[in-house]
Amino acid sequence: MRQHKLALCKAHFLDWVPEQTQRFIAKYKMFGREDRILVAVSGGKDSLSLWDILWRLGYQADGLYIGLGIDGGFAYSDVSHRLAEQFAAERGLTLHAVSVLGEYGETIPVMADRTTRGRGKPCAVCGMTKRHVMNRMARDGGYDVLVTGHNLDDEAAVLFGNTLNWIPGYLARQWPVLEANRPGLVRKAKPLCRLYEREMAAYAILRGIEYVYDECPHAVGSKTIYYKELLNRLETDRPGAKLSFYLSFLQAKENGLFAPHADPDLELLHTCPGCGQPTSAPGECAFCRMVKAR
Ligand code: Q46
Ligand code: ZN
Repeated sequence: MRQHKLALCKAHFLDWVPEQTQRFIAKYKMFGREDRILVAVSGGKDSLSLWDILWRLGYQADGLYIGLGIDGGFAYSDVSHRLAEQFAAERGLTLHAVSVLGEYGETIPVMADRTTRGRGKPCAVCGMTKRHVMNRMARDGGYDVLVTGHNLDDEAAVLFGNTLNWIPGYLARQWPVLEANRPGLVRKAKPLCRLYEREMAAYAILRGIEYVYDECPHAVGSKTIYYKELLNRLETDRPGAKLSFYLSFLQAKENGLFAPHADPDLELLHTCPGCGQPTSAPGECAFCRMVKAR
C-alpha cells in the first residue's frame, strides 16, 4: 500500500482493515456497541465486506438488499441478490429484501422510462428510490443507524464533482456520518470512507467473499466513474493523493470552511403526508408523487 508506505501479509491485512474501520467508527462517532445497525448491501465487494467487518467486530448488524429489477444482459439484480443471500446464510445473519417491482409495481428501468426524471438514464430514479426504501426500512425496523459501503474512491469522486461545480449544499452535507436531524430521518454512516477501493477489493478476495464483479450496467459512462479514473491517474503519480484530497476537505470543514449556521438540510422542512419522510416542499415528496403517477 504505497499510499500508507505499508506492506502487510494476508493475516495482518485482514486484521488491519477492521482495526482501521473501528478507528473511523469511533473517530466520527458513527454508532456504538448497543446500536442496531442496518447495512445496505448491493451484493458488491464494498457492502458485503463492510457487513463482514461489522460482524467480525461484534456489532449487531442486519442487512438490507433492494431488488431494483436491473438485468443488463447478465441478470445483475438476480445475481447480486443471490450472493447477498448466500453471504447472510453462511454467517447466520438476517437479510431483509425489498423488491421494487413487488412493492411499487415496476422495476427501476420501467419506472425511469415512465418519468421525465429518468428517460435514458435510470440513476436519478434509482437513487431516489434507494434513499427512500433504505430510510423507510431503517426507520420502521427500529434501527439506530443505516450504514453504506461507500469507500474512499467513492467519496473522493463525489467531492471532486462537487468541487468542480462548487455545489455548496452538497459540500456542506458531505461527511462520514449524517445525523437524523429531521423527523422521519435515520442516521447514516459510511465506515469505509477512508479505505481505498483497492483495499476493499483485496479484503473481499482474501476473505473469500463471493461478490458480483460487474458494476450495475447503468453505471457505464457515468461521471463518477470518469472522476474516479482521473483521480486514479493522479494517485499513480502521487500515492496518497486521493486520501489527502478527502482528508484535507474533512479537516477544512472541521476548521470552519462553512459557516456554522449552514444547515445542509435546511430545505427539508416539511414532512410528506404519504410516507412521513422529510421533503423540501409542502405536500407529497417526489418519490410518493412518482409512485402514484403510475
Ligand atoms: S444508480 Fe444507476 Fe447505480 Fe441505480 S441504476 Fe445502477 S448505476 S444501481 S449506484
Ligand atoms: Zn413521501
